[in-house]
Amino acid sequence: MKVVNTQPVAGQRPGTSGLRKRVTVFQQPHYLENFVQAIFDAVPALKGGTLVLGGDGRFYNRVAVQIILKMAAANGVAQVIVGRGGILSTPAASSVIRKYAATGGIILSASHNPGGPDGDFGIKYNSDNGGPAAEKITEAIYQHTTRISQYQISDAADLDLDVCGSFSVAGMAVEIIDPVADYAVLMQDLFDFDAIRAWFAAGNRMQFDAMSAVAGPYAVDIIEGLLGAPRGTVVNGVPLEDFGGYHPDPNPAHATELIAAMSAANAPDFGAASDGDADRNMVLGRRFVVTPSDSLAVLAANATLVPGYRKGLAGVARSMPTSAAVDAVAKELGIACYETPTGWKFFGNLLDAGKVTLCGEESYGTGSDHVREKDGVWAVLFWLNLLAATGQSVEEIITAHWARFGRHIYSRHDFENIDSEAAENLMTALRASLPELAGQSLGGQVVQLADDFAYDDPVDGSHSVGQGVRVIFAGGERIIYRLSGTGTAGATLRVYLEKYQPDVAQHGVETQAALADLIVVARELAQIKSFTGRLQPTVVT
Ligand code: G16
Repeated sequence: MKVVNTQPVAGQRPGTSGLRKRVTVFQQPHYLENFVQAIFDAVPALKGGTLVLGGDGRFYNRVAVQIILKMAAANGVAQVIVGRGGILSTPAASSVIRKYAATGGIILSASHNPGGPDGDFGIKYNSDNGGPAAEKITEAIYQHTTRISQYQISDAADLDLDVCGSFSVAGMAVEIIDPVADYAVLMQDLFDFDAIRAWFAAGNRMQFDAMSAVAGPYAVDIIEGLLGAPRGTVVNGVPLEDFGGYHPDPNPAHATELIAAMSAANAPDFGAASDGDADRNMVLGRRFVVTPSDSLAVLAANATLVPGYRKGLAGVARSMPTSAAVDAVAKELGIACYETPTGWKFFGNLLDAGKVTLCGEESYGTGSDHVREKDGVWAVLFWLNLLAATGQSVEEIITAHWARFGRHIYSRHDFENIDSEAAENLMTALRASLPELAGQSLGGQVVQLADDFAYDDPVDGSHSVGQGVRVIFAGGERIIYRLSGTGTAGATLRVYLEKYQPDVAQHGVETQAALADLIVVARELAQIKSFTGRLQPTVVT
C-alpha cells in the first residue's frame, strides 16, 4: 500500500451525471486518482463494504478499472464485484448493486458522448439503492476534491479482467462476473418472453443498433439468444473502445444507419438503438419515429399488458423539460405524476419510496423501479412485449394513443459548443426578464407562467433551484431553456418546445412545421443570435 501526495485539480464537480471530461484530461497525473479518493473519503461505508465496478468499455475503461481496484484495496474495501472485461452497462451495474446488496458502485462512462483517445470519459458513484448518488453526496465528493492532499493505492499487479471467478488484489476479494447474466434474469422476471419469442417466430423483424457500444452483448444474448430473433437482428453489436468513430447517441441525428434502415422499402417492423452505456433508447416503427416523451406515455398507458407491471402503476415521474404526454395518462389512470429536475438521480427517492413505478425523460431515457437508472434494453423489451401483446404496429399504437390522449407535439433544439460565458449571459438575461413576462403576449400567445424551475423533493425535503427557465403559455405551449450538464466542450443551450394538439385531424403534422411559431418566439425571447452568434441549432431531435 502506498500513500501518494497530490494536489487538488480544479473543476471536478460532478455534472448532471457524474464527472465527464475529455480522455486527455483524465490521463493527467493524479486526475482520476484524486476523484476516486474523494469518493472513498465521502462514503466511509465503502471501507469494509462491497463495491460494484464496471463501465461501458470505452477507451481508458480498462486502465481506470485497474487503478480503482488498487485504490479500493488500499482504502479497505472488502470486496469488489466487477464485470468481465471491466464491462457493465449502467442499468446492469444498478441491478448488480441491488441484487448483491452492495454498498455502492463506480460506473465508468461518458454515456452518449463520443469515445476514443480524443473522446470523452466519465466516472460516477451510485449508492446502495443502485441509483446515481444524491446531490448531497456528489457535492461532498466535490468538496473532498478541493482539499485533497494524498491518495492511497496498492502496488499489486494488474488483474486479468477477462476471466470470471474469484480473485484477490492485495488481500481484497474480487469477483469477476458475467456482465449480462444477472440482468437477463431480471428481464425474464418482468417481460413475457414466450409472447415475444412467438412474435419473432411469426416472422416479425427488428433491427437493434447497439452503436458499437455496451448494449451489444446484452442485446445479442437476450434478443438473438433468449428471444430467438434471427442472427443479424442486432447490428453494431460488438463494443468498441471508440464506438467505431461514431457518436453513440440514439436519436435521429446520430443513429443515421438505423433511420435509413427503418425508412427503406423493406424496413423491419421495429427499430431500436441505445447509447454508449445502454441506458438511453430510441424506438422506431417502420418509417415512424417515436419521441421519448410519447414512449414514456405509451408504456404508462399500456403497462398492465406486461407481466411485471400487471398490478398497475403506483405513479409516474418525468423530468421538467419532458412533454406532458405522460401527465395526461396519469390523470386518466388516477395516479400521481411528479415533475422533477433533469437528472436521473431525482427519480431515486420517488422510486425508493414506492411513489412511482415508471419514469422517463425527453433525453431518450425511460425506466422503472426494477433498477435505479434509466434502461435502454428494458425499454426495448417493454415495446417488444407491447407489440407482441397487441398485435399492432408501432405506428398504430402511437396514433391510437394520440387519438385517446391528444398529441403533445415536441422537439428539442440544441445549440452545442457555444462560448460558456455567452451561454451564462444568455441565461442571466433570460432569468432577469422573467418577472415581466407573465401576462405578456408573445407571437399571439399569452404567457401564463415564467419562472426558473425549483424542486422540493417530497421524500427528503431537499430543495433544488435553478433547474431551467420555463415559459408556459395559456394554451399549454411550453418553451424551456437549460444549459446541458453533460457536455465537455463549451456550453450547450437546450431549447425544448411543446404544443398540445387535441384535434385528431391535425395529428399527422410534421413536428417542426407545427412548432414553427413557437421556435421563432423561443429564439427571439432568449436573443439566441445576439448572445451566441448562432442562427440555427446544431442538433434537432
Ligand atoms: C444524463 C442524465 C439524464 C439527463 C441527460 C441529459 O443522461 O442522467 O437525467 O436527462 O444526462 O442531461 P443534460 O441535458 O444536462 O445534458 P446520460 O445518458 O448522459 O447519463
